[in-house]
Amino acid sequence: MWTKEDEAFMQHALDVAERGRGRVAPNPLVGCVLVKEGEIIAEGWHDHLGGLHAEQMAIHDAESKGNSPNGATAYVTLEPCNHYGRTPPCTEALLWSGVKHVIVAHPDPNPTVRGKGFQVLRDAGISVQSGLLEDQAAEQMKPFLYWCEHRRPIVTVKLAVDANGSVDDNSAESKRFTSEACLDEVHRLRMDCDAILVGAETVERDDPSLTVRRIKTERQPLRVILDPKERTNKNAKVYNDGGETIRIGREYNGLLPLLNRLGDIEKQRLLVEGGPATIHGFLSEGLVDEFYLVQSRVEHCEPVPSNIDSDILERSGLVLNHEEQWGEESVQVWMRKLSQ
Ligand code: AOF
Ligand code: ZN
Repeated sequence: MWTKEDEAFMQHALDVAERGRGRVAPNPLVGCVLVKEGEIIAEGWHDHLGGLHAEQMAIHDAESKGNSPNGATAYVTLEPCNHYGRTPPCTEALLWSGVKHVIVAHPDPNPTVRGKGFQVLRDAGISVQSGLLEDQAAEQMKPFLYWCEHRRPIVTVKLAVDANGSVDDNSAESKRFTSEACLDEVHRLRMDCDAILVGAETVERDDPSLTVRRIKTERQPLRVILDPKERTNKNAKVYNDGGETIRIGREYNGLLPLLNRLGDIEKQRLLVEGGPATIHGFLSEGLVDEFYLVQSRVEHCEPVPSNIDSDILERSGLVLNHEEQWGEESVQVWMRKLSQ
């Protein structure tokens, strides 16, 4: 039903959607291109929370270039919204613009939209098709889709180990053992998460900042400190640097209630950064959706074993998806099996 051209236009819409990464939560990444006579005449994306939706930006883009969207085909990565939220409905903007065809990658599961966007457009005589590059769109807006369904964040774990699977060196002061370029990637990952969680042990040993510093960002993730024995030092950086931190102390009643609590405040992606005890807690409950296992070539003198290996990741419902290179480190990316 779709041509190679259709796929290329939708791919372009997915690509421009990336420009909003790290800035639109709790909204999804969305991109849109307008096409006339086989040519892209305009593009738009949801750039930041409260900013224009992708379709509206694309229509403005067409008009500002003197291109009329009248008669064009819109390729949108998400079903156009039909509600007054932070912006007026995209369906209205599309109808006013004179767009004749709308091709969508993924329906919007948000109950205020679900199906109504399609319906309104069809009722107005616009031809609407959905499902083009749907899997790619689902991957791009995974935290949003997951949150719409489960009302809690997806859980991403990042763990750095030495050549022998050790997380730390007891013979030395706590220090970073991965490359600078690897750290840039970690900050990119943090930027894409709404909250970062560590246990009390990490705060006591490393006194980390858990902020995004190495790349420009307008938003810092919420820090979550798991500290059921309430033993973290109140002078720790995370409590005193002016950023947002919550400590889960004696009220801690398990990981699922904690995730639900984060879901209640619209956190859609949680990054768990350690250490081993905390990570094993999430793994044993089967609550990990993505696992970045960062492997360095250094060898610790007095190793602290992570006890993380392929067996335990597989038993926790994960499969090895692919490998990446972050600076000098190789990274195994494990993902939850689709059937679960
Ligand atoms: C679209 N195009 O670019 C986006 C959509 O509160 P608002 O007004 O920002 O609306 C947010 C909801 O709108 C969001 O939960 C999702 O259902 C949809 N996002 N829809 O037509 C867009 N970002
Ligand atoms: Zn919209």
